[in-house]
Amino acid sequence: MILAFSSISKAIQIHSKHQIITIKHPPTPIPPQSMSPPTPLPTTLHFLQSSRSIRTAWLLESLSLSLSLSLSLPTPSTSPTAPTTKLLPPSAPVLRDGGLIIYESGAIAEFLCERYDGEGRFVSRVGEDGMGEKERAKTLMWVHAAEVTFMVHAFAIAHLRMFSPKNATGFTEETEEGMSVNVRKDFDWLKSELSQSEDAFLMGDRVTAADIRVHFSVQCILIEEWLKRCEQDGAYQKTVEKTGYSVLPVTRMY
Ligand SMILES: N[C@@H](CCC(=O)N[C@@H](CS)C(=O)NCC(=O)O)C(=O)O
Repeated sequence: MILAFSSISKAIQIHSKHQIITIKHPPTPIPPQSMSPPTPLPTTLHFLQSSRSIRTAWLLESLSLSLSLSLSLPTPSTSPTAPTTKLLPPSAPVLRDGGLIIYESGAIAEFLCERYDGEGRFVSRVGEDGMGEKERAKTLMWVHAAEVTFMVHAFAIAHLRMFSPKNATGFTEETEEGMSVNVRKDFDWLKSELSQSEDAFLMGDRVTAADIRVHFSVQCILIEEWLKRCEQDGAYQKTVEKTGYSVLPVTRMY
């Protein structure tokens, strides 16, 4: 069942399965040299509540792709309140674009920008004169650091907290203290990058794929000024309204 966005709050209350975002009228994709011609089949996003799926939904919204929602899975299976329904495919987000099915939020971000971000607003495009190469490389660095640096370090601790026996003492705290070293280093890096310029966002004065990717990783752990700026982004606010997205308190650590 496909539901209009106006019905989404109701949908989230009614259903306890996957949430699927469908682009009702797929825009004309940019014809890339290396890809097969665009297909008119609908594009859908498997959206898991309180998860990395927010990154993909926010990027889709930023790219002005028109969305509607069906079904919902309110929380990840790691949440104590999660329904027993198993995700199939086993993790979210998953994007179906025409005949393609793409896993991994980083790959999805790159795919969407290649296909639909002709102006290179979210990931810079490299001109024939080589202009934009530096910006592109740095944006892609953040796009992937979001998952393979920030999430790897922070989620290990989040899972330790979630799955440690209630009566475990000492071990958990000491282990967590040791594991926090990397998380602190990551945040020192992020803060130093943000403080090196007077720009509001990671790549300058507007939101790019760098912010959209790193935001969720940091949202799980720490709220700071940059997070608040990201959350004032119009496309982010529309995405939250449409998806009913919220982050689980258990994953906020610092
Ligand atoms: N590296 C993957 C991670 C995907 C992943 O682990 N997603 C989690 C939620 S953030 C999930 O779907 N877990 C299944 C579940 O909670 O049922 C990506 O970036 O897409």
